[in-house]
Amino acid sequence: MRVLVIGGDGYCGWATALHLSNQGYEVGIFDSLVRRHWDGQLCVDTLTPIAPIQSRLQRWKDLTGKDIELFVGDLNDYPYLEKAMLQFQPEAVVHFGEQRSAPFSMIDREHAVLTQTNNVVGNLNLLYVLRDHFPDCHLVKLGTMGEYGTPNIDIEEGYITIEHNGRKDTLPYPKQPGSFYHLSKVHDSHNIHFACKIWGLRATDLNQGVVYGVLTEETGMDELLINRLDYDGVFGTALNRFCIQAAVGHPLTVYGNGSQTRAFLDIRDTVRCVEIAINNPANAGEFRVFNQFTEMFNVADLAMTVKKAGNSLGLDVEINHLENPRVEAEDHYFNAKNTSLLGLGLEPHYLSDSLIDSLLSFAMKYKGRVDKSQILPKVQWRR
Ligand code: NAD
Ligand code: USQ
Repeated sequence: MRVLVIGGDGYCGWATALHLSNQGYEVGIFDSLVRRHWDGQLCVDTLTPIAPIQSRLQRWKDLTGKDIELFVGDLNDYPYLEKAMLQFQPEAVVHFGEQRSAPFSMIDREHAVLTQTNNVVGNLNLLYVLRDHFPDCHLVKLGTMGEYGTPNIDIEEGYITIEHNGRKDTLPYPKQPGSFYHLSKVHDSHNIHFACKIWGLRATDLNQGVVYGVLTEETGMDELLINRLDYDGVFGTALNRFCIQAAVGHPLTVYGNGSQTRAFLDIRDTVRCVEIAINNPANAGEFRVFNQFTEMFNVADLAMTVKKAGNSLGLDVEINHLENPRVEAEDHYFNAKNTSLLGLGLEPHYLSDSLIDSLLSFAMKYKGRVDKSQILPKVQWRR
């Protein structure tokens, strides 16, 4: 099967592109490389030294004999997107190609507008190419668990059946996102749902939790294939940040009291979930939603887990509770369903088994590259 991975130079996309290529799919990568540019603008860098995309792909070819076609372009450049898709002729498109940081989207008006324009318009362009040229192609779109927010009831997979004044309907699950970035994903979901309804497109929205880890079978094959691992206050995510903080002796940055709970998964499960979605396509006209995560943790418990693992490696790990820079509930109910992907065969990796191998050992190996001035959060939601 021919699969185009949009955002294939990024954290989830790179690991997924290599995994699919290794499994025998014909893979193409479409990426504007804008993420590398944003890192440069913010003066931040990944912990791990990532090679230019062309060198990465050449190394992959030398190692495995497998070719991954590269399209360097922007989803917002419609003529280029259309041309690339016509050249590649995808049977499935995996769409990771968005601005994905909540803090980045909350820096100021310009970053909120950039995030929503980049994400919503890019996704809309993709929907139009699919309508005009590939109506049967399966769109696998990366959404986020953060679309739901933290409601005081169980979170279902995309839809909820409601009885109201004696009538019953199954409706999209209510969305209460917590940043302009998370809102962009909600807008995408609505646009895809509508496109499936009116044009008969087939799509799967993968509402993914926070991803952790850096090692997959393929990215571990050679140092030139290494994946990015963000630790800065803008692009770094909770658990990855905690491990790198532990490695360099920086107190772990728990925001607020730390009882906010999120859904998490190992990057090795990200790549597998995408493969499962591709192998089990949505029906024509169907907008299907899977919640893509394996475990739920609150951030204070995560910090404690990292502290214990760090101690076992001889690290002296302190935990610090910072004033929360975000506007978010801390003490809240959180119970989300994730049975669809498990039902289709996902065999989860659990944090307790992978924290040291897939995270802490990398953090310790590359700790010399850490710029400690980039660790504390600088973006505030309130102003
Ligand atoms: P990333 O920033 O590492 O990668 C995104 C890639 O998309 C980058 O290589 C970037 O250059 C590319 N890109 C962005 N805008 C583009 C455009 N307009 N045209 C072409 N390419 C573009 O992000 P990631 O962590 O790999 O996240 C990938 C997707 O998964 C995002 O949609 C994100 O919302 C979702 N997601 C990520 C996480 C996580 O924890 N990392 C969790 C849930 C969902
Ligand atoms: N947090 C801390 N300390 C930190 C960093 C974060 O306590 O140093 C807390 C945050 O306040 C938040 C939680 O940890 O309550 C998660 O924050 P995060 O930065 O790990 O993740 P988030 O901003 O939600 O975004 C990340 C990805 C995004 C994806 C999302 C999945 O960047 O692309 O959509 O995770 S989810 O959280 O399920 O929405």
